[in-house]
Amino acid sequence: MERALPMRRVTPFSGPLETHSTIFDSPLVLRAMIMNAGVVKVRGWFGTEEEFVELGCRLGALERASPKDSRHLGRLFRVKSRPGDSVGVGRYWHADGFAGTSAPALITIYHVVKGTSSVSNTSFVDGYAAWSNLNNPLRALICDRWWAHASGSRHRFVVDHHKHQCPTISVNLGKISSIQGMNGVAVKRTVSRIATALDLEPRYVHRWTPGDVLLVDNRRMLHRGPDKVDRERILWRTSVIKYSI
Ligand SMILES: O=C(O)CCC(=O)C(=O)O
Ligand SMILES: [Fe+2]
Repeated sequence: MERALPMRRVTPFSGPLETHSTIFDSPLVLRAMIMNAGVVKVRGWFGTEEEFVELGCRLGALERASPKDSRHLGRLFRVKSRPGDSVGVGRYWHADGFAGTSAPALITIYHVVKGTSSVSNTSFVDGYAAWSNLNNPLRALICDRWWAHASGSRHRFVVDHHKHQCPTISVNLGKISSIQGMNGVAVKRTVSRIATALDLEPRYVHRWTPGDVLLVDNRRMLHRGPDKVDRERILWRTSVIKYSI
């Protein structure tokens, strides 16, 4: 299927845009920066869990992580990885927030609070570039299909971005339970073909330094956690699901 050309020019992703923590006082400007750059990086931010959630709230309503966690109304995800974990959270290409929703989160915010090291990186690829570079047979295969998330919600593999109208790959490769019109073997093969294609894309690898905060356009960028960690690592995440400004 032919897809329409993008309506607006988008700056190709070539790494995060770095700015200062004073940007948190200007949420509209910050949002525009995230949409333009794909990833915005702020260094030297050291705050509490409450302050981290508060940063997210300035941009909009946040996804609820756990209804049982009353401390932040469950809006902080704490991702713990340990050496020797066989399957870690997010160690596959994905966007966040597909569970039980019609669309993934808008913006995700990450901060590693423990266990920064040379191997504990988070990687990002540009979903626009990944779609336009995808080989033709795989494009044709996934272009008009939906995939089902483990939670049961269905999502299209290729979605036009709400701001740029560019087609982007929209997927969580670790949580696909079925694909429209495919049997189990074909699903596995398709997931692995997409993973290989994304692995071949130029990636931005973020080597965490204490104090780093990354703010990411989750409808454009795909990310994955490290294959392994060499010490216990804790990452905080919060996800904006609706703009309030
Ligand atoms: O551990 C990482 O670097 C990524 C974690 C992740 O994907 C997430 O929290 O959504
Ligand atoms: Fe994630």
